Amino acid sequence: MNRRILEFAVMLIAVLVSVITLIYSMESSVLNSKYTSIIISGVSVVMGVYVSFIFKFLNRNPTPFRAFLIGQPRAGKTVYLSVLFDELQTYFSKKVDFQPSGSETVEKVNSNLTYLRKGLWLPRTEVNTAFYFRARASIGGGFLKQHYTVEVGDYAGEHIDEFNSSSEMWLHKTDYFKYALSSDALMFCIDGEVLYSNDIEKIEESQSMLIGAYQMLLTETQNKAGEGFSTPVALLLLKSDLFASDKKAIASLNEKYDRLLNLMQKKSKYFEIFSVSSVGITNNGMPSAEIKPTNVCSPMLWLLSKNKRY
Ligand SMILES: Nc1nc2c(ncn2[C@@H]2O[C@H](COP(=O)(O)OP(=O)(O)OP(=O)(O)O)[C@@H](O)[C@H]2O)c(=O)[nH]1
Ligand SMILES: [Mg+2]
Repeated sequence: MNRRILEFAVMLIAVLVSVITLIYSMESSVLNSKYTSIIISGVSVVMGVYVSFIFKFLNRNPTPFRAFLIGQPRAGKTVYLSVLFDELQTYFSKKVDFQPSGSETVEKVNSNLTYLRKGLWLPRTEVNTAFYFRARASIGGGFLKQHYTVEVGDYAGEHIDEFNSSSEMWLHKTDYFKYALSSDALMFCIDGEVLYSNDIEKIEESQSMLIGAYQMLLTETQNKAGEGFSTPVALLLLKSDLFASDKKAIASLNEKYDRLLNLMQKKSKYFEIFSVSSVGITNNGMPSAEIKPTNVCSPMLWLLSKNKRY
């Protein structure tokens, strides 16, 4: 159940019990007795303990948060997720705490980062070999602190064809498709290298792919036509280091991917564009020994803040 609704229901029950007790005490002969104030104080204390217990219980049970990353082959997804999970654990803020969870994620992030720091790119993700990056996160402070179990699936870019009705993969939908439909947040990735190349054919092909996927997700998950798409959508322009500045990268994106941007702006209730570089300026096209990521954490933090479940 939606956590807000649950909390509202808990509060409502507490208020109702208190009001009923009060009315009952007023109407009955108990009102004039010396026990009235004792009964009312007793019920208030019990309700206070009940509400705080429920709130503590809710806070201790983390909310699952699943994000879906979508992009074409070689768009930069695996490099991005590896750097994101590494950066988020050292991200310093009073209100955000983020820890990769499970030895699989910790080992994967470490080995991928070691690869990049050696000046090498990562091997491509093979079809049907998804890896799930997992973490525990807490956002906010004090009484309102929220705990999450975050999961992002990293699939091979080729799976994007499962959204394309003219492709064979359309007929053979895998877990990728189900994962997309059950996600709490969407990260659409644009390959900055394709945008930078100015190759209109490649740009149009990638734009059409992403539009197809977005429209499919919209129709499959939306209740009624015309309603805004409530799953938050972050559009990530990866490899922004190829551009002279973020401003130039975004200007080029606005110009070349205008159909996709217009559609997302129009249909999504929560939509934001992020210009991201997972490794920073490269060294002859290879990652430098000291990678300098820019803007990698912002999309995830923004998506968590827009999470519909809380
Ligand atoms: N300039 C630059 N290039 C990058 C960056 N990240 C990735 N690349 C390039 O993009 C290539 C693909 O990166 P991956 O992260 O493996 O791409 P992917 O989207 O996971 O690809 P698949 O697994 O095939 O779907 C790398 O080999 C690099 O050449 C970046 O931050 N900056
Ligand atoms: Mg990959």
